[in-house]
Amino acid sequence: MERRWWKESVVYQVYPRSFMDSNGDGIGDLRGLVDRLDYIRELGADVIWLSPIYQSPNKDNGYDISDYFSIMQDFGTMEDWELLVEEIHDRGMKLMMDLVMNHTSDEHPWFVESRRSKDNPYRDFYIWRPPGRDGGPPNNWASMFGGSAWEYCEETGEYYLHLFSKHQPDLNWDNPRVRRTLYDMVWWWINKGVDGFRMDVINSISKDQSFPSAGEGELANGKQYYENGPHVHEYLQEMNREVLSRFDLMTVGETGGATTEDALRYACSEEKELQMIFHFEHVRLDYGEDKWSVVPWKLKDLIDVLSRWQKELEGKAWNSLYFNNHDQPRSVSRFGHDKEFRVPSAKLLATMLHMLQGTPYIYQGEEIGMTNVRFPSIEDYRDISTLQFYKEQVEEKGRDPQDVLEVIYKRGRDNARTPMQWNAAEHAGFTTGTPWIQVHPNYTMVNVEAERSDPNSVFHYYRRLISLRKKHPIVVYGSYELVPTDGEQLFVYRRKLKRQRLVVILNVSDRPAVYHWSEDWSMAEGRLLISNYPPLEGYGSGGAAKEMKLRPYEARVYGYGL
Ligand code: TEU
Ligand code: CA
Repeated sequence: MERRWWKESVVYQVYPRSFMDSNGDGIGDLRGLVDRLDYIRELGADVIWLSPIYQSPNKDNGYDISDYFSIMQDFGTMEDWELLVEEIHDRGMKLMMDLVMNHTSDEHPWFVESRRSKDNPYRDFYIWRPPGRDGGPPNNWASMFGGSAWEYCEETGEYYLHLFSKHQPDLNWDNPRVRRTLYDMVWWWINKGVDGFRMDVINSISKDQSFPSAGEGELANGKQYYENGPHVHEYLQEMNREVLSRFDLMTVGETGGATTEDALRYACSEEKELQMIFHFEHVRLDYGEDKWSVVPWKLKDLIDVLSRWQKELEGKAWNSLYFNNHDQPRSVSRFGHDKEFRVPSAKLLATMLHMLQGTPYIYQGEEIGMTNVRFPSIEDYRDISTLQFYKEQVEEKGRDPQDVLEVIYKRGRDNARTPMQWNAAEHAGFTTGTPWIQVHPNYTMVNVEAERSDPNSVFHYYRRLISLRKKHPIVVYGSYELVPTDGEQLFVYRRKLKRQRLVVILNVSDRPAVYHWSEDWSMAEGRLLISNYPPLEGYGSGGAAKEMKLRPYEARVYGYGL
């Protein structure tokens, strides 16, 4: 398999608004990030993925861009950004920017022009359609954030498409001028020293031009008509040919709804499109009808999904590995245990992910085991999609507010967006002012300072996992093989590289478990590379023993021949 730097890297995602505030206005900023680069380096991550910092009216925290070439005032200036790249590069690290190209802000000058008149030169930059037969929206597609995906404009009597909020009109990728303009913008950032890109909802850029309704309902999910749409591969190949392939970049596409088959096109190693994608299969295992309906996830399904992605991409495409990002609830609360087993379960999830084949992504705070939050009132929430959901459920459908809050506690995106917990001082050391969103009340216990001074912390465990990856190519390049178990508690897999072996044994449950060793080498011949519990008589270790007792959320990685 071809060795590439972005396969060997570990990415750390920074959500700048919530990372570090340098000037006391309560909002994280670029100077704050510069201040904390040494922390990220200490962790061992080598690439920073920075969520959007472009100028934006901030309806969706920067995922609504009004100028691709300047920096949001809240975050600082272009000089600050230039300093940031320089400081990142000085530390031997790389910077990956977030590109939001499916849509812009409704305040972007292109859209301001576009909505003016049907013959405006920017009209075709967006997707306009006349009203449907009943005078309502052109079809029944729902926006991801609630309500119709179409918004009516008085000026011209037409509707524009917005898959997200009405402040995020979708760009018309079928217009070659739009594509050209975006590629030029990408080129501009590469020239400024960017090392890679994460591309927001990139598999939704090509819509079925007949815009059919999705079934009969008044509002329905139209994904089948725009996710992995008719021309998406053509456009990505074009962008690759015209820009990306001319540089040595790391690229990852956010592609909700992508299957392994899709991945073999988006992220095949011939690199005619992107280098990897974020699929969503594992983070939708606890979805009922949609994200706001919560069902319990099953370990069997998680094992199935992860194994399938490992096997089907092997040797052909490259996996990204993640449990967290700024849209997802905290993984320790979701797939682990955020009460008495917070620490071991956070370490277990990290082991599960970092020992798979692919490039791991760590989301800020994950490395210290930050958890979901339960704010008492909807007033405490900031996320546009959460607020829209609450309004719809409580005001329009008359649902009990407390019930709705309970769902938000599980699913709301603000779970990931509470400020980074640096220390036990006021506001967790994030700001000297009033934070734009409240700090999680557990900051006095869960914070960077405490984690750094405790050798058994989640933070130091992540460091050790990352250094294993840096030391042993098998962690990056080894092949994957599932070791069958009953799937109730245990997830066990092997990695192989030439004569070397790894076996990863995970008790993904809050009860003790027993694993029957099934390797053709004994535990004594191997070496325990990492584990999230101190050695204890009768547990693990092994020698010639075949039976391994595991404590709740215990994770053990054995190596052979390395
Ligand atoms: O997210 C795309 C996306 O599909 C999300 O709606 C996701 O399904 C949801 O947040 C799960 O909770 C991207 C960005 O990551 C997100 O922050 C933006 O709001 C969105 O695009 C629009 O740009
Ligand atoms: Ca600030």
